[in-house]
Amino acid sequence: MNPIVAHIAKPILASFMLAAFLVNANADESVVSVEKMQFIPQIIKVKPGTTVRWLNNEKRSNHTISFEKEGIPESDRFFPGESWQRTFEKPGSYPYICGIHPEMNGVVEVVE
Ligand SMILES: [Cu+2]
Repeated sequence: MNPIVAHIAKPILASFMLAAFLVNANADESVVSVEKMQFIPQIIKVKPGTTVRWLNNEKRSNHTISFEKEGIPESDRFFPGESWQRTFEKPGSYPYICGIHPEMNGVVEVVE
């Protein structure tokens, strides 16, 4: 690389890397991938205040998220490329299923 270009590029690259690190360090969102009729990871551990986003990575299938034991309304169906999210404020164990495919299940563990 031309030394002048390198002189300019290095600090720019460093600041991009720092920004990426800071975004990651402050992440209060966790993603569960929905693929091949499974929630991945099946058990996700998060801190209070975290938003968990379920992202449909299927080719065709649509799904819902149902915290049926809590008795709260089931999510709308979300299709490939779409997601649904919920923010968890209180510590606890939050089991859920897919309302369309009840054999699909997962747990959000909210731990201080
Ligand atoms: Cu499903």
